[in-house]
Amino acid sequence: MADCLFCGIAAGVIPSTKVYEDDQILAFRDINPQGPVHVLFIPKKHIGSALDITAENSAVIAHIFEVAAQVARDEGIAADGYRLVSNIGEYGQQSVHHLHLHMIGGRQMSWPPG
Ligand code: DGP
Repeated sequence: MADCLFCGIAAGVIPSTKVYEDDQILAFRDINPQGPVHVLFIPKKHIGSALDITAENSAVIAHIFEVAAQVARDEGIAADGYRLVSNIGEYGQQSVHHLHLHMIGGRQMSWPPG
């Protein structure tokens, strides 16, 4: 999608520190990490947010969660636990309108979130 930051990262036009890549998804380090580990998982094909998940495009979401489990093991945060979160819209404080799953780990989390 034109003028989409994460489409640019997915295409390799905008540089990122890649953690995992295949034909469907990309995982890369967040530019403003909120913990010792902060990885973003995105579908390469543009989906605006979790509100736009349908029966036609939902398979990639399962794939992201499957890969995220392996990345958590590889990053050394699986045993202690970590957080997966996807922000949606204004109240959810979504700032990049291309669906992404945050993986934040390596420190104790609190709940509820701010
Ligand atoms: P959200 O607020 O949920 O839409 O999260 C967007 C995240 O994207 C935020 O944690 C910062 C990250 N981010 C924004 N621009 C860039 C960038 O150019 N490169 C990388 N690696 N991360 C970015």
